[in-house]
Order: sequence, then C-alpha cells, then structure tokens
Amino acid sequence: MNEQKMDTDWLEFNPDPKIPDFKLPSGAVDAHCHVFGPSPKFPFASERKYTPCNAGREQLFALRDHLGFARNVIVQATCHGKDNSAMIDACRAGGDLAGGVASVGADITQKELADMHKEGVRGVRFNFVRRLVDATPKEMFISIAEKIQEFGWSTVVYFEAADLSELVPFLKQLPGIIVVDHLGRPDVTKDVNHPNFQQFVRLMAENENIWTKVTCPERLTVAGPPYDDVVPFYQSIVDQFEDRVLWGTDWPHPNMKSHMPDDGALVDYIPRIARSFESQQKLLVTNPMRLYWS
Ligand code: 0GY
Repeated sequence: MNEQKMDTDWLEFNPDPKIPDFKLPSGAVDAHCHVFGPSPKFPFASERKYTPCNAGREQLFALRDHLGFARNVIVQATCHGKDNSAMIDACRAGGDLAGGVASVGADITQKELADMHKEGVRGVRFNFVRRLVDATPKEMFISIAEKIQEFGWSTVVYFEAADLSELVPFLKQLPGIIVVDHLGRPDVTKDVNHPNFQQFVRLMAENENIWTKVTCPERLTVAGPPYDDVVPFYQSIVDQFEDRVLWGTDWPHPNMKSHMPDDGALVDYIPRIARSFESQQKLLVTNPMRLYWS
C-alpha cells in the first residue's frame, strides 16, 4: 500500500527530546504510548478521524531507551480502528518489554482474545471522545468487558469531563479494573476543588476498581509549558490513590494543535506530581507491572 499522507495541520513528534534530568527508577513503564503505521505496512483505518505521521515501533523503542524506560504499554490508537496489527507487531517485537491494549468489536471471539493474550495484549480500550470515534452502544462495551474477564485484562476508558456524569452508571457496571485516560480530561481553568473534578475524585474514592493515568499535561494545560496549571490535579490524585495511578508519555502525541511536548521534559515533570520516592516507584513500576505483567 502507498503511504497515506498525514493531515496538513498535523504536528509531528519531537525528533530530538532532551535526556531527562529525572532518573527513572529501574524497570519504569511508559504505560500510555501508541504506534502509527508506518502506513505502507500497516494502513490507517478507513473510519479514522485523522491521518497522523508515521511513528513506528523502532522509533518508539528508541525513545524508550533514550528516556530510560524499561517497558512500554502500547495503546491502540483510533487511527487504526479495530485493526490491531501495528500494535501487536510492536508487542511481538518488544517481547517481554512490551504490552498492549486493543480495540475490539463485540464480535471478538475467545480464541482471538487468547491469541492476542499470547502476544502480550492485556486490555481493551473504550473510547467516548466524539472527535475521535463514532459512538458505540454501551451494551456492546459491556459484552466485550465480560469476555475479557477470563483473561484477567483491564479496560481503558477515554472520555472528556463533560461526559462524566452520564457515564458514571456505565463505569459502575463494568467488571474488572478500569483505567481512565488522562484524569478524565478535567477543565483545569476551574479549581481542583471545583465540583466537576471532585466528582471524578469521588468516583475513584467510591470504586476501588477505578484507576487513572496521570498523563498528558500538554493536552490538559491552558497555560502551556511547563504545565504549572495542571500540577495540583495530578498531585491530588497521586496523593490520594497512589496504588491506582499510571504514567505514560502519550508519544507520538496525536492531535496536538498548540505545541509538541519534549518527551524528556515530560519525564522531568514526574517528580512534580509524584513527590516521594515511594509514590514514584508505585506510579512507574509497581502499578503498571501489577496491571500488565502479572
Ligand atoms: C491520546 C489522545 C488522543 C488520541 C487517541 O487513539 C487516539 O486517537 O488516543 C486525543 O486526540 O486526545 O491518548 O493519545
């Protein structure tokens, strides 16, 4: 297949990130990153809402080594729809150093799930962000969540803060561990004590199976780098739920419009949000290893 040309306003990932000053703990996991294509080998899905640059597994693994991570969890990106082949190819190439999160339909069979499990897949992702996907009926998501239980997988859920109230009953219905992407995308112009963010905090407090990724300050910020405006949100969640948080780069940073972050600077942000050695160890090693490698 020919190369699929990236969108004209697409921002490409930083090809030369700094070496972080923060030394990651041994065995650290980048628990939220993607691969895009390369499209001649792994074409983007026809139902995609954006066409990104190519960002293949060799580049991802080079970044892993450059930043000092040991492992990656490669989350299926919506530009590949339910064709998980680029992600699975990366898991296969990464061996024990790579795990995956897939996007599947309700017609998925136990045999197909078992095959993905052998390749290192340990979860599915349900997406509710309207600019990224067409809506999927919630009953379909529930039936998928039921099918993955036999494999001990978890579910990643991506939604925006405005949709939280409507989603709460669904989230409470989902079996197994649920991981909410990017703190549920709070509006950081409102205070951390605002009822909207407190609703998310309450959801986590009341449901011990709900985890979150303290990721993407570059997406949530209004002020821009160095993302001071997002720090209190992350601190609040890490302080309260240090056994249920994950961290990742989000490389290659799909759909960034304002700027492209330096991945090394993102790593340097970690000690601002997880302030003790113990919480850093949980965030970067213990928690992702428990979820994706046990
Ligand atoms: C992210 C965020 C985004 C995109 C995707 O799968 C995706 O297309 O996840 C976004 O545009 O907010 O987690 O990478």
